[in-house]
Amino acid sequence: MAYKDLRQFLALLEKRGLLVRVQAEVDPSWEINGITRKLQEVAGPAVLFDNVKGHHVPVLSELIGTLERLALALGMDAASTDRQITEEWIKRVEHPIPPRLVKTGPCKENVLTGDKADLNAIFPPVIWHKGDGGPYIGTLGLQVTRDPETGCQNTGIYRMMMRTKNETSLYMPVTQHGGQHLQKWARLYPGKPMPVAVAIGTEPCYLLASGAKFRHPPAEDAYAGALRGEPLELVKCETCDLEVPATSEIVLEGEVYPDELKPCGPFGEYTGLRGDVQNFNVFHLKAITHRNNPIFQGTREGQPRGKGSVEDGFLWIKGEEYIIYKELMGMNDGVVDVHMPLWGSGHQVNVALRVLRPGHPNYIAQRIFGSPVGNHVKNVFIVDEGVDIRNPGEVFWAMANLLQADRDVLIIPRCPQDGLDSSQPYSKRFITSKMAVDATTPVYEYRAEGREPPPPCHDPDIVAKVEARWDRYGIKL
Ligand SMILES: Cc1cc2nc3c(=O)[nH]c(=O)nc-3n(C[C@H](O)[C@H](O)[C@H](O)COP(=O)(O)O)c2cc1C
Ligand SMILES: [Mn+2]
Repeated sequence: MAYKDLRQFLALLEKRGLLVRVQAEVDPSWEINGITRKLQEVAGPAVLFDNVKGHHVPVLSELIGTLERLALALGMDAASTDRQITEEWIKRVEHPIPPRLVKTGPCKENVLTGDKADLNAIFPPVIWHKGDGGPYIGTLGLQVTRDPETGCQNTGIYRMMMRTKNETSLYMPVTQHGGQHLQKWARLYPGKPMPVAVAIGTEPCYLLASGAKFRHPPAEDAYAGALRGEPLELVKCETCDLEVPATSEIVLEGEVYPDELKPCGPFGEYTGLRGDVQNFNVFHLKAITHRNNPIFQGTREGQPRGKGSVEDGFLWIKGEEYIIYKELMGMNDGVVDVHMPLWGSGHQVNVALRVLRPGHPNYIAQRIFGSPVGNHVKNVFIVDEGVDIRNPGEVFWAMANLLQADRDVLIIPRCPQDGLDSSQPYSKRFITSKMAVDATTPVYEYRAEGREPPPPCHDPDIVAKVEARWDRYGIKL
């Protein structure tokens, strides 16, 4: 069963006790920040702030903030494991379901163009982190663009900071599909602005598809159809030919000039660090359409602490894990598991490999760097089959015991990277060195000397024998 809109999914979460409504008045300049951060620290519920000081629009956050809510968004059993969700995702997106274009929909209940289109009227000025350069109205803005060469739409999540009532910054770099559309547009239509639409508050599968990586065509809307098992309904924008989900809470329509850059930031990044001001694209608003009583959905980007959890990782880091998991497992070439830990900020991939030939780990690493996740992934760690790559302690064990740095660390200089990786100062961003660490057993080196490498000595056969006789030892476990 597919959710028809965000509201239907919220009702389900509320029924299960996975959504809290805060009726007390909260100050958007600091209180939403503090409450969402606190909820992240305990992997708490989604939250809807009904009473935002000085504004009539409610704010929704942490919608997909836990594995349980991710499973429910996909209509899966709430107790599904991380790996079950990955496998199910891969199965579903094998068969994209094209969207259906409809004449109108709830997102057209209010149409505001020209001077009437005022961002202040729709967006409570939420400061998501202390020190942010302004209210970020797009943390979960889903930006729709069209490839000027193929005609295929794309949807990605690219941040927007409010600058004036009809202008925002937009971080849509060339490492992303939206940025690549802008680059093509600049070549084909020099000096002209490219249309961009932004959907906010959609049914959950479109949100998930927007955060994830795909090969195109088709567009994210068809992958969202695959995830929900039914075609998504889209409507045409008022001012351009882009198509957005009909049940979106809010839609912004506007345009971006390829050469226009203005300061954006500071901002609390997905890395858990506060990035400084950088020059990014600018979005010029032309129209707002919205549902009656719209909901503003956003998220406090950052890093989890302890057993905590942060929504943005569930949306985009897992969204990269799905595509690389599928590509590597689908090779049938020794890969037995692939994992991108959420704390790895999308910069890290762990692989468990049955090593089948000399050089095999480096071959796998290069497949990752050359894949759709290659613009973000910086460090790859490869360990033997049997090492649990979802357990950092086991990966570190392999590195401590099987690694020779001069033999096993592959460094590839001058590769592309997202501009927000804080491992380098601002002037050096967008280009990076990549590293692959081969912490598998050096089996071929041992064999060259006529010996086998030391095998594991966990003695499972002996343990099984004593387990069968456990009663007689008098040891309570
Ligand atoms: C909350 C959130 C904020 C994000 N902000 C940005 C951003 O500002 N710029 C960016 O390039 N990617 C950002 N991303 C990641 C992209 O949405 C993600 O990489 C997606 O796959 C991009 O779409 P595309 O693959 O169609 O380019 C963000 C993701 C989330 C979940
Ligand atoms: Mn895309």
